[in-house]
Amino acid sequence: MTSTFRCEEEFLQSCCSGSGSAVSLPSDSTHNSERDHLQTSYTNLTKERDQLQTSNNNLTKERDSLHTGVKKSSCRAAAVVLGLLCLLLLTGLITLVCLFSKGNSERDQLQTSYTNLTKERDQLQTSYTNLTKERDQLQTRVEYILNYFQKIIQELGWVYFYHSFYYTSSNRTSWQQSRADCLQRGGDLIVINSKEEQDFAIQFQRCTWIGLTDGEAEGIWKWVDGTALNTSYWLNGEPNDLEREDCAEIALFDKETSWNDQSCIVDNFWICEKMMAP
Ligand SMILES: [Ca+2]
Ligand SMILES: [Ca+2]
Ligand SMILES: [Ca+2]
Repeated sequence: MTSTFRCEEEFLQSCCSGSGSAVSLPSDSTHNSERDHLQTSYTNLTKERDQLQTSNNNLTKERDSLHTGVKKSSCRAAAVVLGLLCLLLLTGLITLVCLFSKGNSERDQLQTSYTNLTKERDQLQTSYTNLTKERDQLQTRVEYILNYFQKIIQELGWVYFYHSFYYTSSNRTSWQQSRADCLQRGGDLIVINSKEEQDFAIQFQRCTWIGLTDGEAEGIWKWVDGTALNTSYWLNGEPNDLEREDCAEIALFDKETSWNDQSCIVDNFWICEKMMAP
């Protein structure tokens, strides 16, 4: 405003001191009107500035508020995430503890079972060892008793072979008398059931009666225990029933086929058999 007034005064001075011609000056009312107008504009600008300043302050506050809110939200979100992570960590830790405890429990059970099995195995091993000792002792005792009785029966004229005892006579007599002697001794004339028994019988190298006869029915040979003849060891051409031969004897000793049918009244040695068990 001051510069404006200065320009107006300079303008007035230049006009008066110049050509001296007459110039028309603005009136005071016009000048006041412009000044009022300027004053009003200035006031309005001031108000607008103040409003802008207020708005700026408000925006600044809102920004700060929002910034604070954002910070709070970020902190809250971070706290939530951190809480979730802690929860997951705690859950995992609890799971690990449970698994570890369960593993320890199963391990302890297995250890207990293993210990019990080891004890049972040791007990069984001890029992087995004791039973083995008892078995060996019994075996030794049985062998001793068998040897003892074998000596006794040998003194009585008996020998043991494959579950039977055998007696061979030292004199000769008929088939019937031979059988009567065997029965009186608790046995009977030998019944040859196997090749081994046949081989055993011929080793005595004597003509001996055996417990085989066809006296009940000619040609139908039976053993004295009532069983039929299945496997036989007849000499070639025997039995021939020459002169009513109804009793069997061992006639040869150097070959497996050694039997002959003979008259029962002929005197022969004989072999008795007594089985250990029927
Ligand atoms: Ca026999
Ligand atoms: Ca005959
Ligand atoms: Ca004959």
